Amino acid sequence: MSNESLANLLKEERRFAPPAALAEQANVTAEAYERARADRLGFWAEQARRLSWDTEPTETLDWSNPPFAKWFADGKLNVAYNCVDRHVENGLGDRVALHFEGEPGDTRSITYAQLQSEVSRAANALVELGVRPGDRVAIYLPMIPETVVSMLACARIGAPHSVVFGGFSADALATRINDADARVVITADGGFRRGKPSALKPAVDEALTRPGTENVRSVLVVRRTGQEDIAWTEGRDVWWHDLVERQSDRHTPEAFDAEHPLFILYTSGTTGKPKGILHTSGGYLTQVSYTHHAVFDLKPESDVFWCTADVGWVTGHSYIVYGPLSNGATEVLYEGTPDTPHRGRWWEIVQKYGVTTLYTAPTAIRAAMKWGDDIPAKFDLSSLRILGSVGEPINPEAWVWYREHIGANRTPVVDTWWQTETGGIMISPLPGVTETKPGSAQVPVPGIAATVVDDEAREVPDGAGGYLVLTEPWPSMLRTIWGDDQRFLDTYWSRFEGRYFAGDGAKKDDDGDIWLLGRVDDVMLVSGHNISTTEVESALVSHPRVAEAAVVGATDPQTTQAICAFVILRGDGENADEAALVEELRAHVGKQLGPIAKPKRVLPVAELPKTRSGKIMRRLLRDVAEHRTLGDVTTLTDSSVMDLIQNKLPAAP
Ligand code: 6R9
Repeated sequence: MSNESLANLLKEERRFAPPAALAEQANVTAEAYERARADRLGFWAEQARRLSWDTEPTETLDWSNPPFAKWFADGKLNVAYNCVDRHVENGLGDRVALHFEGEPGDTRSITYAQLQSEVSRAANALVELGVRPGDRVAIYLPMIPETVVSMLACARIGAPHSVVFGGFSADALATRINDADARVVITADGGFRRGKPSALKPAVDEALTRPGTENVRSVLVVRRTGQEDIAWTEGRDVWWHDLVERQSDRHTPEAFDAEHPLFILYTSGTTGKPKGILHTSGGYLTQVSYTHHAVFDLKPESDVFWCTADVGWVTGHSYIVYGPLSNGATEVLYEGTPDTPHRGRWWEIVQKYGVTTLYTAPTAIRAAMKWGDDIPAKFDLSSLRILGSVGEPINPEAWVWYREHIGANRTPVVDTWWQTETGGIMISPLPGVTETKPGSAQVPVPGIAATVVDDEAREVPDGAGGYLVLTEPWPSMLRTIWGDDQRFLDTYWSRFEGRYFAGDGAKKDDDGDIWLLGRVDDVMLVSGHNISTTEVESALVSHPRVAEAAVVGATDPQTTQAICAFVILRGDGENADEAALVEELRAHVGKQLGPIAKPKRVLPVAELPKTRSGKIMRRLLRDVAEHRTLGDVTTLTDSSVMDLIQNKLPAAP
């Protein structure tokens, strides 16, 4: 970014107070902020006591070699014991941990006692395969109970897992197996997606022909679809139902150091090889457990929690597996897509299980908006009491729609900002405390310190924009990039001395609340002004005809960059007068944000390129707008959308 800080364009005046009844019963009140401000480390030491330790830690933070943090370093615990066994020991064995809903409609409800047996069997099976503490295990599975069981089994025996999203290609899988030097791969014959079986095992077979994957000695295969004719490598491949089911359902968990590696999770980044983000045990579990309790106000005895993320995304790790299970929650695990077999599937699931807390991504909310208000209206959603959002800045219109049409104008919406690297939620309203503002994540959670700085690392005043930084270490912070400490230093700690650089643009409003404005790489420079893609997109989405928008800056001889907007229109059918609507949309943005933000071009398209976690891939749209060959498309959900978009575009000048 240039010296000009981000222009502060969007004005959003709507406010929503916490419901009185929720505020009165809330797990966390305003007092927590004061407590954490007065003694941040003491506060986290208290939160660590939410867990069961074999050896209680006496040290909280060791920051003697920044930015390499150690949290609770002299403590010992077993993460899986904390997520499973202790609840059974506390008499909660009959509580349902997971309500699994398969895409074809098959279901399984698994209690904590059953989960304990399954995790123990799987742990014994991994031990039989020769997995030792510290060995890495790659997990390449659909969204089925065995995925959760596998992760917990790894945690139980101290073998860091590396979950690779089931939609990734053989290449992507091979790169990750190689980088982590995995010894075992856990996969399935396939999963169900959009009404049909989709194979997984062939990608594993192919990945294991690539150089650098030779150390994989076993492939453990879950039978999920049963329909694929799958290749089998004798001596290497073993069926889950052969190996795991014959194991003892008793396994004694060993205590590991708080800093024992728990998992590696790869984030793609725009260039270079994927970064293996390393998380460890005690600090990570402390923060995901606390934030799940605080941000979702979890009442484990009565709530039904549903995070719709894929387990292959960090959101699935922290808020399907480790956060909710460490808190003894009952949750939903759904295998499929929101529109299979019909566009009301999610709302049907909410009704069926009485979901109280729904945590999803803006992309899903915008899709539901586009499909129409009448669809959720057909279902009984009255069990819902808190709604959450994660993954991208949520446009104020989508936020308000979510609250109104899913939350009956009653439920708080918590917009949670965090990253694979932060491990757990960092910035978010608290549902019983914060008066919410549509589109803003607002305040760091208790115990977390964040601010917005300018190019010279000076904190910006209220009302101004710049870069989001985290100013103090936090328990669930990444410990390094696997095998590459230097890249860890360069990527996150070199831009601003002593502060973690998140890579996101942000602004502070007049109350000092934080608004996230998208990745710094996406910020546009127009006639000397830095303009956020998020704000222009939100202005577009506030027009009744726009369902989704993606905005990029394309090189322009007059203005450095020109704003180019790709929009998905709401409602059915072709627009009679697209040219008139395009003019109307340009004028609408100009009116909402000022003339500087008026897009030079607005292109209606049928789809936008998204990653598997629903993030819009603006760099590909920039390639299109600048008539370049497309960059890496391997992390796209559907690479054919790029052809559709390119066909819409006039030929290069
Ligand atoms: C959890 C997750 C991290 C990036 C992050 C930011 C964006 C996530 C957001 C948000 C605005 C929110 N992001 N949550 N932006 N408001 N509530 O998404 O992790 O996949 O590593 O992505 O996602 O740009 O830097 P990850």
